[in-house]
Amino acid sequence: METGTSVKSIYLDVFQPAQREMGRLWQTNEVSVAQEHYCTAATQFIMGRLYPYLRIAARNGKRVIVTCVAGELHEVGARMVADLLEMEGWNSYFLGATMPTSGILSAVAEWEADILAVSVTMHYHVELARKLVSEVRRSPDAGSLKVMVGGRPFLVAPNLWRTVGADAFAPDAEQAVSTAARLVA
Ligand code: B12
Repeated sequence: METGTSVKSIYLDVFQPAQREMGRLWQTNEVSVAQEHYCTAATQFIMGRLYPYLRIAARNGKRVIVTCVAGELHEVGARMVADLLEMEGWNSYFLGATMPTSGILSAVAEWEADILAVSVTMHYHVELARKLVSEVRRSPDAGSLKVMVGGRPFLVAPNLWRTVGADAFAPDAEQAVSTAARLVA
């Protein structure tokens, strides 16, 4: 940061590849579960310390709720999406891991969000995302809310976002920002 590297670059060029490499090392038994947990805890700790360095653009008056579906423990990617949107002037409400559907629906109503951004990592949570999107669509409080999805299953199967009924998908936090802008334009 002191040599001028942006938070975005540290997120996308350091933490993201490091976390994914950690997963590969865990899968191939080259690191222990404890080492993998420690690495993620360190990443999250440093992300928290970088927060004061986020350069927040002028507020755009838009609100986004960023959440993981119920049961989904992988929250680092969603947090990156939330932070980069905040930097671009969004009011970004990050709900974190394993959010019950009912809680997400209440948050949508309470905060009158423009976009609901849903993160899924485990393939067995995709169905829950589909149900969440359909419940959001039926909710009288949702108004013109748009739904954006992202995370590992949507990277592996590029058209899956349509199957869950979302309005859009983005492959990373940087593109989530441009996609969100397009959705509310
Ligand atoms: C850390 C980690 C964990 C931690 C998570 C802790 C935490 N607080 O987040 C813990 C230990 C809890 C965990 C548990 C498990 N994990 Co895990 N985990 C990981 C690991 C190593 C890193 C995840 C991460 O931080 N990635 C970095 C972020 C930045 O990348 P990302 O999530 O893709 O996010 C980017 C984009 O996808 C996108 N994006 C993400 N969300 C959204 C949302 C929207 C709206 C948009 C637009 C974009 C977007 O933008 C992000 C930023 O650019 C991955 C490896 C990997 N390849 O990711 C395995 C991995 C995902 N885990 C895996 C597994 C198997 C599990 C467990 C089943 C293990 C077990 N047996 O218990 C459990 C399941 C838990 C659950 N119920 O969710 C496998 C999944 C394999 C598969 N076939 O799906 C992986 C891939 C490991 C591997 N093989 O490399 N895990």
